This record gives sequence, structure tokens and C-alpha cells, in this order.
Amino acid sequence: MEKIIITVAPVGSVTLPSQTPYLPLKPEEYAEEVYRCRMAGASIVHLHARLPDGQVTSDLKIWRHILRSIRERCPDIIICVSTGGGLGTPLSERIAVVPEFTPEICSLNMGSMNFVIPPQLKNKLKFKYRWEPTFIEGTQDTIFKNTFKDIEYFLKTMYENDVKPELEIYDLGMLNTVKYQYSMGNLRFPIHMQFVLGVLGGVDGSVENLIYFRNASERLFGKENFTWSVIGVGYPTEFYVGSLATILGGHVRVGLEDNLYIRKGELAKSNAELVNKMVKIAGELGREIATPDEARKILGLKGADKTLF
Ligand code: KMH
Ligand code: ZN
Repeated sequence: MEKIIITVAPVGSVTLPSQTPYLPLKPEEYAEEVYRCRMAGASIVHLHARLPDGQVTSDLKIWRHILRSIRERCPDIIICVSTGGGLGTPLSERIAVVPEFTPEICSLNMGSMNFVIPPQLKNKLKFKYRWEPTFIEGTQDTIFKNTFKDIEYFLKTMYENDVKPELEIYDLGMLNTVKYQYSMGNLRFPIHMQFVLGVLGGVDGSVENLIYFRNASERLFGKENFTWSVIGVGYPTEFYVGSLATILGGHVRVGLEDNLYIRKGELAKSNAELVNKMVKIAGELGREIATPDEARKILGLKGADKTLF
């Protein structure tokens, strides 16, 4: 079987500083954390930009600082820049990273949806910052907007800048959207999809759903026309679906963006711990870990020297 690509998503836009003290928030913390994850076996890092108090930002100066700090500390890792932004980030701000930095790969969310943090979480947390409870409430009434017009604009901008889109798939209907966008000539084969299981608003984190996503993709696109990876939100989902993806020949993403726990009731003390656990599981299941350059070949990426940061 092909080597497995482990992506780490160390910060995200939804994990709150009050949920874990281990979120890297300053550019230098990002860089050290990504370095540790690279040493543990991650070959891609998926990023959102945050301010030191944890709020999501689309400020390009902060983005540049984060990207350069990581590049300096960890030159070979593939940097996947999110275009998902944070709750309600305007579209123009979400896409701005693409022409500004022309990354090797960027996320591209394949449909509008609810993206909810259960409100009960408010009763369980002792908040560090005042923006956090407001943020949780905001998810009850905000649509994560990715209309066909938005998707087509994102695809066009990414291809113009030689950026590979990583298609984020939260629901079965989104595969139909992928098929349509391909048939209209807006998407190029081979595509790379990230199946996201367990977001409240998308499909749940069951192994059956992952098998369905994989089978439906083979039927719709043909085996040779796509690569795929999986995100399982929460513990133990991250490792359950990661294990299944390992067996099925897919790739895996782990990290504090999606899951806070290394084992039941025990917070992961760093993203590297999560990477290390996934690397061990993959090794036990007989998959070798891809280096960043091997991952570039598997995904058809242009190389770090062609980015603008
Ligand atoms: N936080 C993940 C569930 C993006 O950044 O564009 C989805 C995600 C999307 O990573
Ligand atoms: Zn993300």
C-alpha cells in the first residue's frame, strides 16, 4: 500500500483556549509545535491564524509572521493554509491568503452548513477570555457559507495561483457538488478530499460513514482520480476513523483543531503526542509514513520554493 500522509492541525478556529492550555497561539509557539510534530512524523501542517488571546484573525501580517516562523524552524513541512477562516469571517478575507502567499495546498469547503459547538459546553468551562462564551453562542445562528458561487470563485483563485485545493467534505451531498464542479470543468483530476466526520452540522463520526464516503467517491470519480484523508472530530473518533483510513489506504489528519484528548479523560499535552499516537497505530497496521517530499509526489504539489512566504 502507498505510504500514509499524516497531517497535523495544531490550532484550528473553533478550539477554545479555555478547553486546553496546550494550544499554540503565538507565531513562535506555532513554529516550535510544528517542529515537534514534524519530528513525530507529520508531513503536512494545516493552519488557521490566531491572535495571542486565541481569537481568529485574517490579518495578512500575522499570517506572514506565522508562515515564515514555521518555514524557518521546519523548512521541509508542507503548509496547508485554511480558507475556512473563523466564525463568520467574510469571504474576501478567507481567500486573501491564496494570492498573497500562493501556498502549496489550501482547504476548500464544499458546501454551506451549520457548524455548531454544543451550547452545553458553556456550563462545563471556566472561561479565560470574554469572547469565548459569545463565540459558542454565535455558532447556534451562523451559517458556514460556501455557496456554489463561493466555491467556484475559490477554485478559480486557487488554480490561478497554482494552489492545490484540499476539498473538505462534511456531508454526502458535498460529493455530488464535487462531481458537478468537475463536470463543469471547474475542478481538475486528480482531486484530494478531506472527509470530515463528527462536526455537529455534518455527518457523525462513525466508521460506516467513512466507508460510505470512500465507496461513493470510487463510484463517482473512479479510484485513480482522487486521494483522500480523514478527520475524526473528538476522542476517540480521531483515532477510530484514522485507524480505518490506514487500513483502507487513505491518509489521516490529527491535532488539537479536531480533538483534545490523547486517551479517555486525558488532555494531549501537545499536538506531537497526537501525531506520535497516529504514527504508532499506522506502523502497527503496516503503513509506512510519507516524508513531506513523498507527500508532495502523492498529492501532486508544486513545492515550497514556489510559494510567496
Ligand atoms: N475544523 C475542521 C473540522 C478549514 O479549515 O477550511 C474543518 C477545517 C476546514 O479544517
Ligand atoms: Zn481548519
